[in-house]
Amino acid sequence: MKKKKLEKSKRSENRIKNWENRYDESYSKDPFRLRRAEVHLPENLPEIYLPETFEPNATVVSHSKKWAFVLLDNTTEQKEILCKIDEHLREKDSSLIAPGDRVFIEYEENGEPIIRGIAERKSKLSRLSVDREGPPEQVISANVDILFIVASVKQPPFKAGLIDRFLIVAENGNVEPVIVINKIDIVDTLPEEINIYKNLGLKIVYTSCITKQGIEELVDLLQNKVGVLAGHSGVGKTSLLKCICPEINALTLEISQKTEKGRHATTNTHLYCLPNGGKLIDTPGIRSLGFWDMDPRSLDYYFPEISKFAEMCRFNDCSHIHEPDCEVRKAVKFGNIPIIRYESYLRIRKSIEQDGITPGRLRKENILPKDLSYIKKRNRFK
Ligand SMILES: Nc1nc2c(ncn2[C@@H]2O[C@H](COP(=O)(O)OP(=O)(O)OP(=O)(O)O)[C@@H](O)[C@H]2O)c(=O)[nH]1
Ligand SMILES: [Mg+2]
Ligand SMILES: [Zn+2]
Repeated sequence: MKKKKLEKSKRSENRIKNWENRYDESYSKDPFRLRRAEVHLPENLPEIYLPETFEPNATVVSHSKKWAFVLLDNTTEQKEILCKIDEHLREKDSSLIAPGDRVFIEYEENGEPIIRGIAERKSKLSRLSVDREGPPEQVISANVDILFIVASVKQPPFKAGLIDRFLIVAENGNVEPVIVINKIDIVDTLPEEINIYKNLGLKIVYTSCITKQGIEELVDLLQNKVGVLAGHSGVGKTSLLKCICPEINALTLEISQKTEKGRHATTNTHLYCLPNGGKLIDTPGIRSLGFWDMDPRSLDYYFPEISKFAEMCRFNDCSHIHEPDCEVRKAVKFGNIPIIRYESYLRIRKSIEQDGITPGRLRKENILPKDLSYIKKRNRFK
C-alpha cells in the first residue's frame, strides 16, 4: 500500500504540464517507458525534456536520422563514438537531436551505445525544415554561444539578405551574432552595406584565409565558447575553421568559375574541438533560411531601426506595406531606415506568410503567444 503511494507521488513529479492531453497513450507506470516517452516531446515545446534523474554524459558531434557521433564526457581521449538514436528521439524520418546537444547514453545488452535522452538546451539555432513531411523545426545546433554569420566580399558576391535572416535566428535562439566578412584579400573597397550592420552596433570581424587577417580575433572569441559557422556555400566557412585549427581535416572546394557560387563542399553539420577549450560547428552552405515559429507581427522587433518608427504608426498592427500614416514608410522615404533593410523586412514578412505561418495558424497550433516585450528586452542591437 505504502509502496503504491510512493509510486504515485513519484509519477506526478515526473509528469509535465499538459502531459495527459498530449501523450495519454504513451503514458506508462513503468518508469523506463515513462522516461522514454517523456523524452519524445513535440518540437513546439520550448525545450526537449530530460527527466531529472538523468545526467547527460556526452555531446553530439554530428548525426544522421538514426545514428550520431558523440564525444563522451569523462574521457581525456577526444574520440568520437558512433551511437544509435533511440526511436523516441525521432520524428518521422528526422531525428530531434542536433550537434552540440548534451545527451544521455546508455548501453544496450549487447554493449552497443544508444542515445536515450536530450538535456534541456540553453540555446539553439533553428530554421524551418526544408523537409515538409517531417517536423517543421530543424535545429541546426544546440548549446551555442556565438553564431558567426559568414559572408564573403566577392566570389560569391556579398549578400545582405541571409545576414538579416541569421540575425533573427540568433536573436530567437539566445545566441550572440558576430558578422564575419571573409575574403577581404580580394577587394580594395568593402561593400557599403556593411555600414548598416556597423551602425546597428553589431560585432563585425574582417577576415582572410590567405593573409590570416582576423583569425586571431576569432580564436580569442572562441576561448571556452561554442561557435557556429553559417552562411552561403563558398563564403569560406570551412576554410576559416581550418585556419583556426590547421589540424582539422575537412573538405573545401573552389567556387564554380561559371556561377561564382560555392559547390556545397560541406554536407553535414559537424562539431570540432579547438585547442583553446572552444568548440566550433561547421555547417553546410545554405541557399535559403525560413522560420518555423515566427509571428509576422513580431518581425518588427528583430529590426530595431524599424521597430523604433513602428511604435509611431497609426495602427498597432501596421504591416508597413499599405496602411495610411505609416511612420516606417515615411522613415524609408526620408532615408532614416536603410532601404535594403526595409526590402529585406518585406521579403521576410512575405515568406513567413507564404510558408503559412500566420497568426491564426500559430494560435491554432498553440505556438503563440510569444511574449514580444521579452524579445524587445533581449534585443542585442544598440
Ligand atoms: N581569396 C580567398 N579565398 C578564400 C578565402 N576563404 C576561402 N576561400 C576559398 O573559397 C573557396 C570555398 O571555401 P570553403 O571553405 O569550401 O567554403 P564553405 O563556406 O565552407 O562552402 P560550403 O562548404 O560549400 O558551404 C575555396 O576555394 C577557398 O580556398 C579567403 O579568405 N580568401
Ligand atoms: Mg564548408
Ligand atoms: Zn507602419
